[in-house]
Amino acid sequence: MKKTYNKSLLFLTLIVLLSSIFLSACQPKPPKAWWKDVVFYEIFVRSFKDSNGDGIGDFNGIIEMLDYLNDGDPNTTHDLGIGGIWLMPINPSPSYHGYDVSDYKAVNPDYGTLEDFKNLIKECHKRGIRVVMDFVINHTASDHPWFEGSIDPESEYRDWYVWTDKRPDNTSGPWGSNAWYQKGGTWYYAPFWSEMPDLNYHTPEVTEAIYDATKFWLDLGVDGFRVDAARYLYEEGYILQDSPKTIKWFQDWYRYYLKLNDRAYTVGEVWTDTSMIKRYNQPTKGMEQYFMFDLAKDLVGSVYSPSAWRASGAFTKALDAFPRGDFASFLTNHDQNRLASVLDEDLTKQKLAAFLLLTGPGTPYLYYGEEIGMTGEKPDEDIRKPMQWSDKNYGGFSRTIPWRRLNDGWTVNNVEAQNADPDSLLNWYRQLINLRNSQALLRTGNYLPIQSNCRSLYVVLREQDGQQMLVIANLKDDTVENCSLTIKESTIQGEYTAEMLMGAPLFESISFEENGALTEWSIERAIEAAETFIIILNP
Ligand SMILES: [Ca+2]
Ligand SMILES: [Ca+2]
Ligand SMILES: [Ca+2]
Repeated sequence: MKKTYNKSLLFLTLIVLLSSIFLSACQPKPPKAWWKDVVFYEIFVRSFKDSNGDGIGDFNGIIEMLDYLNDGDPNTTHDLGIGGIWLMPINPSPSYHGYDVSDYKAVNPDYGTLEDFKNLIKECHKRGIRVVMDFVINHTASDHPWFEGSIDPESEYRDWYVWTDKRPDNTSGPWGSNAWYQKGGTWYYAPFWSEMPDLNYHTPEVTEAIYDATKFWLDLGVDGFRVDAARYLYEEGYILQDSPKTIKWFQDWYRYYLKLNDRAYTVGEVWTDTSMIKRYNQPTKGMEQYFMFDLAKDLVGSVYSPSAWRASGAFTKALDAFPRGDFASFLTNHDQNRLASVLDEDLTKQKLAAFLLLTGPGTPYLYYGEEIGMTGEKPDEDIRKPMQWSDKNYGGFSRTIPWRRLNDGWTVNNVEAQNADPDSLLNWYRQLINLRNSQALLRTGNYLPIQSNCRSLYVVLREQDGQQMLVIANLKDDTVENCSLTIKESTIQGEYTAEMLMGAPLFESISFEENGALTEWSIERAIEAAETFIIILNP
């Protein structure tokens, strides 16, 4: 009897052990095209949260603050409701920003260990947050062993970089500044900076090495990559950007990484106009999404000098190039002056810009600190300052002097202070993101701009699967009156009653004509300065 008992206990232990191994090895797969349903948050690790008191933000610091981004419970709304983070470069690098990598298969020791990073991924996934890392593959750091090796003309790494024996006739790079530097009587190509030499993609071993790094991080559990400086991979004669080989490279890479992980995501920094970006998906997809720089400029601009048509026109243009909203939308990023500074620290304007971004199509990205109106103007270090968490020492960022001084005014403007104020920018962002998370129409609904005689009145019909809503904002800091709505045709007809999801009641019902048109349909009441509405239309 005793023996049998022991046997069954052993068997039970084995089952428990095996199933726990099985469970940890097989985290549930994320849903297909998960990126279409999330709001991303861009983090500069050095500046987000320092956990060990060296004045430098780190992986464990991010873990400490994950509940701020998303507590993993969709029923609570005190968190931001973020579904993905983009980590600016985490590889070893000689620079503070990391946009020059010294080792593609390691993490920056300033930020922690590889184990810490794995733990960060695990903690993110627990909360339904996907992790996307910056992938800086056009160039390396000048202290990368590949480059150090390549300085010797006899080295096996010589052709991994772009060397030439005599001074090139034209030394300009893609944007006109000097791109060639001399070493040992020969010249190498480095359009970004002498210490950021370009890899030579004409050498197949370079692609192999980058494929290898791709696999390394996907195997480790990252959910995808943000590709830095993607336009500049290949130089083909005088073509230094968007060259056919560059575009082809990404299309091959796309197929490669999907074979490794069919739920992985990529988003490209192809910093140019939308019509050029579109070519990266022709004839086949190069990356899952691209950042829409034109859109960002227009959204911010349409709030700065109120123009509803500029805002809706910008979304329409992005949708023309990337139907179904397969693009990454944003207001500003780590390379641009911060939104609060661009908008003269005007709280109302920041709220309107956030409203446009978070009720529009695309996958929205926030830049850390944007949600509390952190200010910052170039140089770059000043748009990448430590996060302002509280009025405690060093803004709650660190217990020692941070790597860079905090913004003036952090004692007044910080997360803790804005938590306490129901009308704060932070609570506005929370409300908008949680609404977006709960309303599929805001994320993926068709987008039909409605014209108004009131130039500052942004009105859009979002519809999909027999459901519809109106998204409305007065972009002006002034009341507008006698506004009417006009659309030539749409997909909905007849009378709908208004159910307010956000904002004070505007009208009880609205009637669309037979072809779905509205002809100078008048809104009876005046609309206050910067008033916003999200209205579900019930048949
Ligand atoms: Ca630290
Ligand atoms: Ca929550
Ligand atoms: Ca290049």
